[in-house]
Amino acid sequence: MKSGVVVLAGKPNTGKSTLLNYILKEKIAPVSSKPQTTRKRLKGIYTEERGQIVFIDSPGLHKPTHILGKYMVEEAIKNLYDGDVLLWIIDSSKNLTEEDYTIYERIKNIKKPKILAINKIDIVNPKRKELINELNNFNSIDKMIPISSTTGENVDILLDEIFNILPEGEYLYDPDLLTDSTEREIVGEIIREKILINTEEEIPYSVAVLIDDFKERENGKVYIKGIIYVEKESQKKILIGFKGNLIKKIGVESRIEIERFLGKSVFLELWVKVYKNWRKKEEAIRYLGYK
Ligand SMILES: Nc1nc2c(ncn2[C@@H]2O[C@H](COP(=O)(O)OP(=O)(O)O)[C@@H](O)[C@H]2O)c(=O)[nH]1
Ligand SMILES: [Mg+2]
Repeated sequence: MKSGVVVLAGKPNTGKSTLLNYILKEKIAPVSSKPQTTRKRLKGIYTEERGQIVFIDSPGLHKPTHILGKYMVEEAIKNLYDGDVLLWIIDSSKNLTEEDYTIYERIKNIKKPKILAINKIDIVNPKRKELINELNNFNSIDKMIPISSTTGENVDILLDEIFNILPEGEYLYDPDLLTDSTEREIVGEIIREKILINTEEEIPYSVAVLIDDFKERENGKVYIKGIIYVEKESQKKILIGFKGNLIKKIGVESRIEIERFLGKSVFLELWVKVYKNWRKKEEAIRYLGYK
């Protein structure tokens, strides 16, 4: 049997969390088209006949503009040095940017097998010439595999490749586990994802969700109270929406997904509160569980 740790690397929005959810066949990682959807390091545990792969999905490597961003990037960089295999993911539907090159510079000398997953081939021709030519520059990459995290194309080939590289070993985690995150953490991320999907501009970045209460009632229903923190009064107003319409929509979408995840019926209560400039405050970042 084989086992080991695969660290996902890549700039925001290249599809790291989507790939993890696809492989696990369960949505444990939040996904949206907004950068920085992933704020915390998350482990996804994949077990099958050949063995066990522990994936580490971390916040994307980007240029930080505030203290929270700085912690996220530091965490992502630290993660690069962990694990047995580095899996770098790029978005083939877009041109490579300076951020992709910065990531290559960071990983090229790390002494570990490196796989490049060229993602989103469902929306682009993988033979796109310019991209192929550019990828030839990345000569410390051991293997390049074009994939689609949404359709799953070539994900089996990627898994074959990872199992080929991994060392012989026993399970690192209980094979029934999909993640080491708690139900509370995942529920908080589901709510944050629904906010990200339903809001624009600075709101997605200014939001943090704290699960304040999580208990199973005698009737079998799970009662969950989530507090949504924003940085300004004006953001609170936008998030609540006209006659409370937006927060209601977010509540309904979150509840449906939480019920599917927990396999139980849920009563979800959401509160929006202002925590002034929390992303710039060390104690706030800690309180909200980001450090
Ligand atoms: N068409 C297409 N879209 C994808 C693919 N993988 C991810 N996406 C989309 O890209 C966006 C970012 O995905 P996400 O997994 O959150 O990226 P992350 O920031 O790297 O974790 C989301 O809107 C996804 O639905 C893919 O293979 N094909
Ligand atoms: Mg992500």
